Amino acid sequence: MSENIPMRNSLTVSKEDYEREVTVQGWVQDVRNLGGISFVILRDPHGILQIAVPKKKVPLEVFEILTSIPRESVIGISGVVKESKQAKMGFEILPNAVEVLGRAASPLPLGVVDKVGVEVETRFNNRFMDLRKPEVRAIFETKSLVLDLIGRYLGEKGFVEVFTPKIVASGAEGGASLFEVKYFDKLAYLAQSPQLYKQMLMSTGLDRVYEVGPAFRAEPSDTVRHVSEFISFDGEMAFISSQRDVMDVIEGCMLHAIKGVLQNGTKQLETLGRHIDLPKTPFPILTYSSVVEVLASEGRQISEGEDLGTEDERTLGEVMKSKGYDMYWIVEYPEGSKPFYIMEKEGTPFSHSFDLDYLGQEIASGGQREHRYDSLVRRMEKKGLEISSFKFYLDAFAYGMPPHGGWGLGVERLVQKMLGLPNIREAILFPRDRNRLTP
Ligand code: AMO
Repeated sequence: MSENIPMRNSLTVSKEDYEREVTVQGWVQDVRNLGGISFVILRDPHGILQIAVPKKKVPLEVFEILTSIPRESVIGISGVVKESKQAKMGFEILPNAVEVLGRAASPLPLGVVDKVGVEVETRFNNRFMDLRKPEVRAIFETKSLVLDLIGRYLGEKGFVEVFTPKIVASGAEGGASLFEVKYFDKLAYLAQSPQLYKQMLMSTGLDRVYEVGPAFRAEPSDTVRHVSEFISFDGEMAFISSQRDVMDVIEGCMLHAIKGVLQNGTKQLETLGRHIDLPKTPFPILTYSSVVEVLASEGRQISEGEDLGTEDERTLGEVMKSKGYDMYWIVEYPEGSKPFYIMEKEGTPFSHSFDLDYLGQEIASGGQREHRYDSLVRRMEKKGLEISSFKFYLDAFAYGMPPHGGWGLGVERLVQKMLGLPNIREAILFPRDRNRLTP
């Protein structure tokens, strides 16, 4: 291709280019051979372009290549932009030269534009091809936008972004979901969350931190909201007066993220055919006990102290939606159902904890932490933890630890609910679960 011909794409070809020669590159989405004339639909990352290939008006070699090129091959075309009333975009390109940059094998493992339903497993087995669909890519563009919005919001609130180890010596979220790693001659684990480290930082003067990073859980359950590897958006704040301080930050952050997607993600929402409501504020605060009552009145019995299951969360989501609420808090969980680092509510069986639910699904949990060394050790013993495995963590509490609290939010659960995706895996490029380790 000549270097003097300007490179354009489906976004940048305009009326100004009529009768001018341009170069475009992309995937061959479709070839329609109508005898004397063929049309190639060329897809690039931004949209599609029509290439008209009339046998009599293009070089023979160009005609032969373009009429026989397998779908999804990558090609470059140099040609003249011609106004065309018949073409969808109002113009088409008449090619002078073609270069095959990446020939596609056939048959394709998966159609990019075919409307035929494809098994979700086939899609994930061939994710590189699945991701060529604009509606699949739009999910990841939105996810990236959400993370950008979240980071900016917290930066403005004085939070410092941190990165804590993902190869760790002890887990914080229960032994059952730990992945073991052979670490030289020792046994290590993949981090289930940054919990221990973000709390240790609270003793340092880095008093508002957040982290966006992978979290690993050996989840045996095969559900639409659990995976083995997800992106956890964690925050921790020192010198709080109650968990309310933490909840206020998350509430502000969620609103900022959703407003930002509504403003700057319109193209993606359109591609996905998704309408998002801005959650009504303030997010209502429900106590765990009141949720148990609401669920009982809906015919779902939970024994006191038990965590909510998928169906319970869904039922509660329907009740809250009927009252106009998309996001809501559940506070005061029984301390027995919460991890050791959560502070007990003195004189009650409850805890200083919260969950944030979005359209019938938990997306975040957190609370005020037990920062008093002796009480923390007592609580760890009560939970049956081996204190010696947590020495490195406890040390940070022994020499002056301020009151603090924080949260962990599943980024893919947020995106799943925001975009109305049926399965959390749709919000992960290459999902990991019990049955999937490739691609
Ligand atoms: P928790 O274990 O509730 O809390 O996790 C926090 C959030 O992470 C998401 N999540 C998951 N997403 C996908 N697949 C999974 N297997 C999975 N497990 C959890 C959920 C959940 O709300 N350390 C605490 C947080 C804190 O107190 O700061 C924690 O990890 O959205």
